[in-house]
Amino acid sequence: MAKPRKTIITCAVTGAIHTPSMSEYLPVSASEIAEAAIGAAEAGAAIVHLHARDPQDGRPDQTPEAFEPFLRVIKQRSDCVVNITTGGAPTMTIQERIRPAATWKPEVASLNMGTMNFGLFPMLARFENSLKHQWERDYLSNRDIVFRNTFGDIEHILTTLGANGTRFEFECYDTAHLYNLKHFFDAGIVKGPLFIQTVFGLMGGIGAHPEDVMHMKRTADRLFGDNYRWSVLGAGKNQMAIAAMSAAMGGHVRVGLEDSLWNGPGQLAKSNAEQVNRARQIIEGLGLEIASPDEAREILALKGADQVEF
Ligand code: KMH
Ligand code: ZN
Repeated sequence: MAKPRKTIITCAVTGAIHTPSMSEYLPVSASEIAEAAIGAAEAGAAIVHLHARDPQDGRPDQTPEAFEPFLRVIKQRSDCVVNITTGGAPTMTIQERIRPAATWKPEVASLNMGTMNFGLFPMLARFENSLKHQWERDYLSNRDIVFRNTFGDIEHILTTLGANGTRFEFECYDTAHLYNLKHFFDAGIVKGPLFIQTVFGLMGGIGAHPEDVMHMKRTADRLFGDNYRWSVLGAGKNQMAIAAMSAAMGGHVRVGLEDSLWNGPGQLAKSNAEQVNRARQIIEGLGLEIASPDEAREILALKGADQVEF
């Protein structure tokens, strides 16, 4: 892992893990998502990772039309790097999941590096009494979710979006996902610097112990050497501790309400910007500097904001 001069904060604004009844602060409508993303960028996020939701009931919506209104507003009001999800929700097909990034050709798209179990059901007991929509209950109680990301799926996304100059946030939830990425790297299908987002603490993936973090870093160092840039995402209560570990070791960090609703024990984060501020304090407290959007573009070799279709 090359040592970065600046630390990139990615903010994942809203997403498929949490549902709207869990926090009144989770952005749902296009205008809420736009404001949250712009607020996160103003607080110091160089990259915003985006999902869309149906404004009626907050369920994940992976139609390109659902993304358009907030993509346009964000581009008008911020120079942050836009990263569009290809994960969507684990209950969607790959064809549905790829459409927004294929249509809007962002600088970055997420790419999930292996098929896995996805267990959201532990949250059901905690939030059972506050769920407002039947879809939330069905989604959270599902013990049979397979988040499909086969070698064929991954190659399809890489070649389809790669042809547009989109680069990737490679989401690696376990050691095997790093080896899967190594296959594509050795085949010349992906080129460095790879932006590897190691994900900790999601049920179905690796845990959130410091040894887990070190294991993923050591493995990525061994497989990719200087050809990758390391970032971390800790789910739920692990978010800031894992961000601090990464920052202290020269890695980048991802925060945001997609990955954690919290701003301390029992205290809901009132905005994405609150979490970005907290991550920024950690980074600056270590004597490091956060990367601007243009510095993130340079670190990750991105095509530039003028090359997108929104
Ligand atoms: N919330 C992350 C753990 C994606 O959008 O591609 C999963 C994620 C997937 O961000
Ligand atoms: Zn996501």
